Amino acid sequence: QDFFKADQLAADKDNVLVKTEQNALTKSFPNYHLDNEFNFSPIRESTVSRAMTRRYFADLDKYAESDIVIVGAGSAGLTAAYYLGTRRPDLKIAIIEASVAPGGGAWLGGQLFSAMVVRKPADAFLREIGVPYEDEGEYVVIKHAALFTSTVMARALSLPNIKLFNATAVEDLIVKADQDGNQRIAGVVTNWTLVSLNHGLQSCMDPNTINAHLILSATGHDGPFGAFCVKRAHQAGLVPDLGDMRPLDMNRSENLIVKGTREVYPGLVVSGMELSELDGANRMGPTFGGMMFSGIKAAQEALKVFEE
Ligand code: AHZ
Repeated sequence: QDFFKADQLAADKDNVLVKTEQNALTKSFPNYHLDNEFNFSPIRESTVSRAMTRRYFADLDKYAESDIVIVGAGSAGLTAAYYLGTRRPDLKIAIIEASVAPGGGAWLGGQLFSAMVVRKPADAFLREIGVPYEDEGEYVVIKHAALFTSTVMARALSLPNIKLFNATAVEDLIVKADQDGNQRIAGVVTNWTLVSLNHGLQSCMDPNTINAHLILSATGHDGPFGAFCVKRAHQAGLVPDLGDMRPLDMNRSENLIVKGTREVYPGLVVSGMELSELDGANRMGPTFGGMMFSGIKAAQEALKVFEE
């Protein structure tokens, strides 16, 4: 309850900093009695094991057929997840993230610096999710990138229609004919990331699958895992030659990435820096409004597919 109250207060543009601080001051806190009489409630070890595994396997079962699979939980993927999850609570959305820690490259603002710069008008999204910032005119500054990343993650993961499978890599795409005989992306092939990284060491480690109506890929720019879906789609002859990410130009790149966010092949919407590999867009470096708005545009493009 308090979570959402804070959210509403923070959405008030003019008082964004003052009111969130006041909310913290007026909150009532429980008393914690941690003296020598203190004991946790008893538990059996197998109960802990079952509490985790029952839910995990129930989720694997539930999300084996998903409406949308989001690949990559960086700033673009998490923003898309939050937007889709709030606007369409009827859709079942799985997020597949290769790393143990979701968040991608958005835990720091740039180099090893904390503050995160967001160009206007993406400040509107910060107000929606309740992230305080300093207004610098053309841009705003969040005091720590981790405040944005942890907030958008908490907002998305607390939604009942979203499940994050982290430490899990997308290894391939499912491509097949739809009911009209047209080829489309129809799901993803997954594996534990630790398994994906060790295919060369074992003879047989077959993957798992998720069927979905739409894949929203936000795997970032090229790297050990990055730009995965566009690279695989290119190998499979589904998209034309890759453009390769161009050098840094903040003014060009953020606009290009947002405008270029689209369904690149039936059933595959691409968002964030993965697009720069496909379109040969410039990188933007340490400014994050383009990732947020690309996530929102990708979610809007995905919803169009559901409305068709
Ligand atoms: O682990 C990856 C990261 O968390 C994840 N990922 C990549 N390949 C995957 C796969 N299966 C599952 N095959 C996979 N997950 O995708 C996430 C990408 O996050 P990101 O922060 O790298 O991408 P983004 O597009 O959301 O944000 C990019 C922000 C920028 S701009 C920039 C520059 O211009 O230099 N650098 C960064 C990091």
